[in-house]
Amino acid sequence: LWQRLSKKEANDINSVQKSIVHHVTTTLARSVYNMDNFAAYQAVALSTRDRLISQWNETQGQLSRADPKRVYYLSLEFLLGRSMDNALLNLGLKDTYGKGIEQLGFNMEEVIESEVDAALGNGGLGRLAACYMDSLATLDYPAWGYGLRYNYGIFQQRIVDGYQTEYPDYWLNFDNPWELPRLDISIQIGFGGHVQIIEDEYGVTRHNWIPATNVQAIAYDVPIPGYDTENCNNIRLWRSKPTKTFDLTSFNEGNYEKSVEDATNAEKITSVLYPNDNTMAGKELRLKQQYFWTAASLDDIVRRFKKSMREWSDFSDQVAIQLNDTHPALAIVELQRLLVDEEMLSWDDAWDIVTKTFAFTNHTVLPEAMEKWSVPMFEYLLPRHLQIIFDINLFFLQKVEMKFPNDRGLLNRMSIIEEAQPQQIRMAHLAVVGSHKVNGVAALHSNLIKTTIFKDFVHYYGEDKFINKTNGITPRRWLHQANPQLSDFITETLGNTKWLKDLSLLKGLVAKINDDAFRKKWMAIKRANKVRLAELIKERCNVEVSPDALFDVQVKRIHEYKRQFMNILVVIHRYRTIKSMTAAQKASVQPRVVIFGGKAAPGYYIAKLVIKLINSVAAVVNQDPAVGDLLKVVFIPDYNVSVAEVIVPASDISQHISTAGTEASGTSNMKFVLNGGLIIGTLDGANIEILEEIGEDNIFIFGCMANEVEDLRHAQRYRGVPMDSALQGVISAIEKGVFGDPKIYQPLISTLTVGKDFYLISADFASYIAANQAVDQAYKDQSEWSKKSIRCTANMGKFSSDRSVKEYADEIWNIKPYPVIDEG
Ligand code: 26Q
Repeated sequence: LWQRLSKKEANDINSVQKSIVHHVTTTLARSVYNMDNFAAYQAVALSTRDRLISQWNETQGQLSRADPKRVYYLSLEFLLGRSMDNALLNLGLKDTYGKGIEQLGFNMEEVIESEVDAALGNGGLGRLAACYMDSLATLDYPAWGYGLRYNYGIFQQRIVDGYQTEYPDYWLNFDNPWELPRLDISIQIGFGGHVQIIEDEYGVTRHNWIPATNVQAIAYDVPIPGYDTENCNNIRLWRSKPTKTFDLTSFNEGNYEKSVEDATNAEKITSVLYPNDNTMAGKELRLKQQYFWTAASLDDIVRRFKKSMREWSDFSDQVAIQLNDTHPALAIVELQRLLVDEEMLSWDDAWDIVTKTFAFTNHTVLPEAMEKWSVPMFEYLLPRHLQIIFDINLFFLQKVEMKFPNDRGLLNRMSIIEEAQPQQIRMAHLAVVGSHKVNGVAALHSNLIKTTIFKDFVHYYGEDKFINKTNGITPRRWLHQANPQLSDFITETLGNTKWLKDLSLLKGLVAKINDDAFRKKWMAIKRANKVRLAELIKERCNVEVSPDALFDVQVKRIHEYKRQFMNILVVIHRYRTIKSMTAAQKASVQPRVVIFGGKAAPGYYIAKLVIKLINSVAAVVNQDPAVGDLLKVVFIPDYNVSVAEVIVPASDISQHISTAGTEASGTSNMKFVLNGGLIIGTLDGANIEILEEIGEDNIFIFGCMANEVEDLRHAQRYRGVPMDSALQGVISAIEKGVFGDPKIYQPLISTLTVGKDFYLISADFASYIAANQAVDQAYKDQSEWSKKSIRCTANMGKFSSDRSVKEYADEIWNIKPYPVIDEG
């Protein structure tokens, strides 16, 4: 439809309405007079999709013809959230559609709320992939994402009796208008079986993998429009299906049940996203997911390359592949297998291509998150790949031995195979050996990986292979879309919307800092966003909070290293302090609403106890008349991208308080500061670089530094440093039963035992309390606070994912923008 209209015609309200009505009456087979919000959403989505499809076709057609070098971003997680609002804003059509739908009797914001989140990710890593896809499209880079189309995204969280309970997120229930099934693109993926050794006509030994079972990979494409460009990129998600011939053997043997079972097992592969964040689940199905996905993606990439009729030696001039953590590290082995076993290249030629193609991003140094796979399980599923890994390892260790002779310890430490019972494959070592660049995600983290987990590799390869690429976030979703009032105000102040594509232009806001009217409006917008969040809190938690209180937020996955436990312990301390006050003393207390949100991995017992404790504290504090509005505590259930879009613009202060050296980067810290929220945090991850950009007067820093952590742990363990006294008081309140049956919390309290407090809650406790008091003090001077808030936003240019993606493109991928020519 859109292709037949000129751009101007297509973008007027009439055409938009026509297209909406067309979809209601034909695609949805409904009547415009009998339409609810959800039907209106579907119709707007379908109409928007038509435009995306035509942009997608145009982009991909032009790219096929020009065939520039492309980057492929391999990620097991793409945490996209909702698509409609984002698509309309990026296409510049939100106002037109808004008016169009209003005339049909609907409210755009309500229609937008009808969409379910695409929650195909756990947290930071998955959301980062989504932000990078937005920037790649906006900057006109030829880029595709590859992932899995899970039937179930991250579980839905409900709170029952204070505890987290998990419910399946069957997000495809109502059809997904943002995906395009490509039933013509289907790839066979093998598992198990054995390896045949044959001698070819030249007397060369060849390996031929004969899998025992096969499954089919079907492609689903998700168009990713850039902001203010015709370019539309793609995320290809694979779905597993039984092969058409799956059942012949069993079926002919008369074993019908067995054949149906095999079919069900094939579908299982892309059934569910593993809900672990920063821990490794060594499950066979997870390994199957990883191979299924990397093999399908590589088949697709290699097929596209072969169409161009180039030499294999040109492969890495046409293809860059970024590994989002070690989850896709098998792609290294699969490409080597394709080149050697199927394309008959020599081992060395193949390996040269492989290492020039791949680059690897590390997202963690936590030992429990390091991916390892048991050799026997791996051999059962992927016998040929295991041989190749052992060969990669052998040739690699031979080179190490040449450079550093007679160091058995070194070879042991660097080996891709860990000599345990049973042997384990260290995926991080495989990823380093198979890549030409390895990067961390913030300056501190990138230095840490060079001195800890990859120290020997830096010694062997030299410094240049190990680089930093500080994370970033897309200002389109995290300011323009989530905070429309602030976005409009910024545009009005700066005179245009250029800042949305060059975030450093926000610096222009500094000039307004002494303008009273400007500051008043700035704070009025923050307050309006707080009113909106207060409504959500009333709805979801049934607690009334005052938008005039200080809103204090900690929303992120629940994990011991992120120290939500320390936060709630200081909330208890605050509660006890208020309780001990006279009425006169209370008059000078800064009222605060402490807001928590986040999911715990279903098997993470201690993290789930933290949620229970937060809810128990909330129950006691919120109904205590001695406290009233001075302190409220809420746990917002089912934190996800859409909820974050309401919370982030409404925060006064947010908490980024991981033990120094444990949070690789953090990205929500960037989102809050970009929206004029101050942060309280440790010298960890990207907090350090945020501090450098916004200045120490605009951030509340406390706690030990990363290089002190080891000594502090040692001192606790061997010199018996006593527990912080304020912390002792808080613990004894819990133990006295102030927040319900204390037996429940014993395992949690045990983690603080002297010598066992791994995350150093006791060591940082006093400075954390002091930092919170500094926040209260600063907030009382609203005029000064507003200046800090403006300085925060103004200085966040560095943290646009546009900057991150440009750095990857220039320094790792060696790709250039390929702007699509508008022929419409
Ligand atoms: C591994 C094996 C088996 C099952 C699950 C996993 C798994 C899944 C997800 C391991 C780790 C993750 C996610 C990690 C993650 O989100 N890391 C975060 O990445 C962000 C983006 O770089 C950083 O900002 C955060 O600091 C980091 O914690």
